[in-house]
Amino acid sequence: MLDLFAEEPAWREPLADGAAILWRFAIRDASALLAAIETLSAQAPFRHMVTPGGYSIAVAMTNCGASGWVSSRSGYCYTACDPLTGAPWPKMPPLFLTLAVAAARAAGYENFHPDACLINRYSPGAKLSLHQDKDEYHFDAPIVSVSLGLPAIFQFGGLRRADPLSRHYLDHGDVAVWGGSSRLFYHGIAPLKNGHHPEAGAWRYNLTFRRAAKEE
Ligand code: MD3
Ligand code: FE
Repeated sequence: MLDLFAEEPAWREPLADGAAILWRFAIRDASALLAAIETLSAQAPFRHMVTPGGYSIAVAMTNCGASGWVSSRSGYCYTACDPLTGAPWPKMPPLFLTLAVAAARAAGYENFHPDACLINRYSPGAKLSLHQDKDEYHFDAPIVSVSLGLPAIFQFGGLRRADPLSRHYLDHGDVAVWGGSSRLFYHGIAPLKNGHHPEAGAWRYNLTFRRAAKEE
């Protein structure tokens, strides 16, 4: 990886090897991203998926792109079609793709080709328990995360569940990029606080761009 972290601009904060937060990187696109989420979720509705253990996930989810992440009693996987409608997941809007590729590049990752965008929607009280993202075919590709709406506290650990956590505030327009040796680090989102965001209302949205399938 190119050593872009040798001299840090104020908008980029390294968190771990291969991981950085790009403060407000998506701020100019935020309104358009929220509008696109509206359109996408009219085609592929937000839903509360069920874990293999039978628990409903507090975060509502949908996807766009060639692959979409799904959880059910049968396990976690990426699918080409939305199990709710039977139709292919909506195409990834060009704005999403351009932003994800630019953010990856700004964090030192050239040639990021995401085929999946998981869209998470949090209401106050919702949390995402500590987990690893390991359902993707490639772990050498990074993950790009875009936060919109209400702020959240992001918990970032290590390769083992019991590793100590650091906490980082992610606000509207913030982008985070994870790859290299931090790609499989445990992470989660603390319960969302009540609030009202001028553009997103009482919600937090998070887009995660991933390289899920072997090839397109
Ligand atoms: C660190 N989403 O969808 S994004 C997820 O804000 C997920 O909704 C959170 O975790 C959210 O799987 C956190 C930041 C993130 C995403 C993937 C990572 C951090 C990561 C993978 C490895 C290490
Ligand atoms: Fe995750």
